[in-house]
Amino acid sequence: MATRKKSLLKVIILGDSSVGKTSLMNQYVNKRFSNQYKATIGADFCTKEVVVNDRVVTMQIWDTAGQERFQSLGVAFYRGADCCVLVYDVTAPNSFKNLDSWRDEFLIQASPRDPEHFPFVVLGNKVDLDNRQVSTRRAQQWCQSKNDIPYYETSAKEGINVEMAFQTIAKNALEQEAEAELINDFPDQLRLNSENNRPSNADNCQC
Ligand code: G3D
Ligand code: MG
Repeated sequence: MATRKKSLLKVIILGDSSVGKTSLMNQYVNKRFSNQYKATIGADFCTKEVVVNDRVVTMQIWDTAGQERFQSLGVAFYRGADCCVLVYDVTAPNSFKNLDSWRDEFLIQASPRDPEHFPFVVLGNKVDLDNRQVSTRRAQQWCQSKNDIPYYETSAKEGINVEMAFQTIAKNALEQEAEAELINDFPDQLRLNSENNRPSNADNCQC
């Protein structure tokens, strides 16, 4: 049977409030950082077309609407995620400690087929600030202990490493999707529906 490749990748961004999730998404999709960019209004997503392994894919990046304060994001947020980005703030140690519970929460809510190998990417954000409290080494160790999660230190404000991190996110999401297709061949009906749900205008932000 011919393999039909999914060209829509769902990426969700998790982490404590104020670590810079919305700013990272905004920097990546719109190449903008704004101090006026306030708490996200309404759970929403941005889309961006990216080229990965010579293929054009649409990345759908889901941001929270601030409900992360209550850890109550609802199952629709997690459902069908192809990659989960965990963000902490390098100047806020608690946001780093909470990565464990964000990861656990994701695994419970999304219940991926192969939790051990599900692609996470960790971003230590706000490296432009000089009051860092979490060392690179400590973060790397945590990532290694969780099955070698890729780790990037970013600044949504200065645009540091944001592009590179999202390239890895897209690549790993695509690989996970390819593996899922091998394991589980979805009925055509489902596949058609997911194609139909594809946002028509790429590179736009609805948040
Ligand atoms: P969230 O979506 O995780 O809740 P936001 O976080 O993107 O809303 O960002 C929270 C605050 O951190 C915002 O400041 C934002 O400007 C700031 N911020 C985000 N990323 C960076 C970064 O890389 N460097 C610095 N220096 N600040 C960042 P305000 O003042 O609006 O609350
Ligand atoms: Mg936000």
